[in-house]
Amino acid sequence: MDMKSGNWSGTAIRPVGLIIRQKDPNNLEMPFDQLDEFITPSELFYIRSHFPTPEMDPVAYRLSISGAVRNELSLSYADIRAMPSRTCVATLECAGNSRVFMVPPVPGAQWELGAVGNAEWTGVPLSALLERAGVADEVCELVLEGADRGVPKEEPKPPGPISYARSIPLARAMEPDVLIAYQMNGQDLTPDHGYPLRAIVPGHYGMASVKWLTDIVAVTQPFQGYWQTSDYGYWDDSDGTPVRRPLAEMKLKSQIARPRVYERLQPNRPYTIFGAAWAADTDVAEIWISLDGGASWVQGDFLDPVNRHAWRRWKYDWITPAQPGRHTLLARATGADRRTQPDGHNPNFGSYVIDHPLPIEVFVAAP
Ligand SMILES: Nc1nc2c(c(=O)[nH]1)N[C@H]1C(S)=C(S)[C@@H](COP(=O)(O)O)O[C@H]1N2
Ligand SMILES: [Mo]
Repeated sequence: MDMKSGNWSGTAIRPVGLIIRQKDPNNLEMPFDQLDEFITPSELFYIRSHFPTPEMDPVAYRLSISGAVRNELSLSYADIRAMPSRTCVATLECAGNSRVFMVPPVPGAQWELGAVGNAEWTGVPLSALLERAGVADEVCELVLEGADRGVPKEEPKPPGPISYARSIPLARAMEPDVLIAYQMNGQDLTPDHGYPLRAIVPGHYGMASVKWLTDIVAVTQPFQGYWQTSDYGYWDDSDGTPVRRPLAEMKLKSQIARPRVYERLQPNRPYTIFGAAWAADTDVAEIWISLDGGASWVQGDFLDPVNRHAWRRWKYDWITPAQPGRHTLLARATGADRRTQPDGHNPNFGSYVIDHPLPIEVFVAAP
């Protein structure tokens, strides 16, 4: 690998592979130190599934649009593929990404840095389907439901099996880049990534991008399903009394891909620190790196321009310390709205939204 540009070079087959966090259902993360191109190769894109991947027959498959609509629709996979398509690049991050950095530890899949990826998605804008269905004036949200079912893990939970379902506000659903997607990086979705159809909700944590999508229901009251309240919820205390609300927009975040945790570095040598930063409500505007555990910060450079829903890779050309021993590196992004990542984890988010600068400890070898 050419560390200067952060690119894999030459003709060798690039090593790809995922780390198992859970075998069945599939929960696999990208080894984030393999970050390279702007687009995450599909084989390196994390997989987060609550239940086993359902068997989907593309011929029998129907996408139903029902609820408070003027014309209920039942569309085949071929119907969707025949409609005008749109392609957009979007970063998906699992709301539990980086959970392994929490002290003390919290329950849930112990993601390190790799439950995030940036892919090119192709499909039909959800808004085009909603226009055909004719959404009633009173509709506030769209519930997106997948074909997978099972008994969830976290309490409080319903006694029997349920399907995976999440809602998004109507205004979000009408955004042109919210897709009913059938392709990822120019190829049909793989079974683990939601074949034949999935939602892509750019800007929201990954949980909103419902895979194996079978039902879209227009509702006139906020949806209170399990994945909206028990799981993927947080305590909003902005009005004094904490109330439970569904997680939604991804927070501004940056991660160091290289060096990796506990990497051994040669003293007094050029080393390009490399990573990525993303946001939802704002654009990533600046990247700051600390080489001394947060005592001081230097500015890094972006490798990618601003692209609304996509991450920006960044780098910082460092000369490793002459002094051997342990060093803690941190990255902290600033948004176009001038906000930066918080100093620590906000406990209102429980085991989710780990958006503070994550310490990457490295060792400088003796000369
Ligand atoms: N039907 C269904 N959709 C789902 C999930 C699921 O378990 N079932 N997991 C969600 C979560 S938590 C995330 S982070 C993303 C992950 O998408 P990926 O597996 O394609 O990376 O899918 C979301 N969509
Ligand atoms: Mo997730």
